[in-house]
Amino acid sequence: REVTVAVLGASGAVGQQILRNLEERNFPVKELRPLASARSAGNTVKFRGEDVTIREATPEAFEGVDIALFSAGGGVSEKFAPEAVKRGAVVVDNTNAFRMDPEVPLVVPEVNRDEIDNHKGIIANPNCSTIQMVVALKPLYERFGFDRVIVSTYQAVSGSGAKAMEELTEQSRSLLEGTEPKKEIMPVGKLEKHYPIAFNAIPQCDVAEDNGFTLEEMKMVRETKKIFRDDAIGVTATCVRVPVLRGHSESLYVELGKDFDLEEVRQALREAEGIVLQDDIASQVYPMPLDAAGHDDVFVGRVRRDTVNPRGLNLWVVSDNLLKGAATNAVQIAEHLV
Ligand code: 11C
Repeated sequence: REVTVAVLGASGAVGQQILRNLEERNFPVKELRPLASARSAGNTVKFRGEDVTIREATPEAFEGVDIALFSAGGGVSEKFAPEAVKRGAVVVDNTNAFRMDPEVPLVVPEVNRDEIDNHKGIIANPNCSTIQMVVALKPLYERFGFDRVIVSTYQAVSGSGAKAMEELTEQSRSLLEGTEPKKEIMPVGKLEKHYPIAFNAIPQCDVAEDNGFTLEEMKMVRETKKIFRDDAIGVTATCVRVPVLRGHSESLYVELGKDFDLEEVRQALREAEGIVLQDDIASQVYPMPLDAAGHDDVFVGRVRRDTVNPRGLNLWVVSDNLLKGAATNAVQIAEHLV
């Protein structure tokens, strides 16, 4: 069946990828309704070769919508998701607004696709760093079990939006030219202090929580438990912003629940849905964000046993944060809905 699809935040970094994804995956769109704030209304987006005008997001703009894909910030989702649901739409929300709501399924199709059907109008898309990690962990969880993961991330600036991508480019240019770089966004736009991201690494993604972790780190902790439906999984995360435009990388250390053979681990990863294994250090084959950008998969490499704990496993996981980390995951959920 063909459906009417609203994309809220259509002109943003993720919104643009959602449009591309709907097109490339031949999603059965009867009518596309790009929505945004009054500021962007009237501009156009390209869809299937045509210019489609962005409308202002209002409650009425959701009349007749079957599926609404939201990526315009948590506050906007909180305001409009109930309005869209009231009018009969199913909302796939890309923000943090509803993720931990017990009534809202938090879905990565490769891990817990079955939960999509339990929705009551809203389905949440996890945080990008969580998505790629849980896709990589799923075959290990099933085959060997584990209850503890240590992860460090190397996150691209596009996680903070299109403006942050411009900031990295502009800063790189000014630093090379010897002029003063503009610092307005990184690490967190709304905080007081800003640091250059060009030629730097900033150990802060999102605001601080009271326990010394950042919100991004705690999203990885909380969302992983919910997605695996296993409160016993302990995650320790350190999230770092690096001067990469697109593609988050993660170093994972997992203590598996059973003795394992490395080749068996590689085979489980190779066979898993959504994963491409690129693992041959001797030939310098491993995933990197420049290669992963523009692809829907999660790339895994540097598979190796810890030198101290024989059940300890190290992995390097890379994925396009705007695609599998956001747009692709949302469109996969929408595909399941239709
Ligand atoms: C980042 N992970 O890279 C964030 C972006 O909760 O959906 C996505 C924030 C979210 O900064």
